[in-house]
Amino acid sequence: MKTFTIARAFKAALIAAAIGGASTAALADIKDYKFELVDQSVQAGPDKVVVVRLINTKTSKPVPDAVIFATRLDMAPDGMQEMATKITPVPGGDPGTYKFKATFGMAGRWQLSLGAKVQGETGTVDNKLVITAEK
Ligand SMILES: [Cu+2]
Repeated sequence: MKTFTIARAFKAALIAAAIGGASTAALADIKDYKFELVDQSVQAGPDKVVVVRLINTKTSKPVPDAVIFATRLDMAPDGMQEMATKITPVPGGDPGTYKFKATFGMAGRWQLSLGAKVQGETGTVDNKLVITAEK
């Protein structure tokens, strides 16, 4: 009888794990995350700060502690993809927001390419945002 009880308990645990795993996969997906600009424009010039927010589109909540691993800032939206500028992460900001510093050497539209890893999710978030540098 003891063996029977253990077997039942084990089976119940397996079912619980299967259900738990399935519901987690259904609730969260890497495609449910996206970056958005806190401000759509900056002033052209050196050392301007750009703030982006990473949000879970299903919950509309900001996502803290993501690892941002790929960034590029160039003028592709204005046909100048070769005109790229260095972009440097800056610490601080509210949880779920990520700050960068860059020199916008020209007024116009700049494309910020961002990649991120989100804790507990497989895959990567890949987004391109367009910021307007104003004179
Ligand atoms: Cu340019």
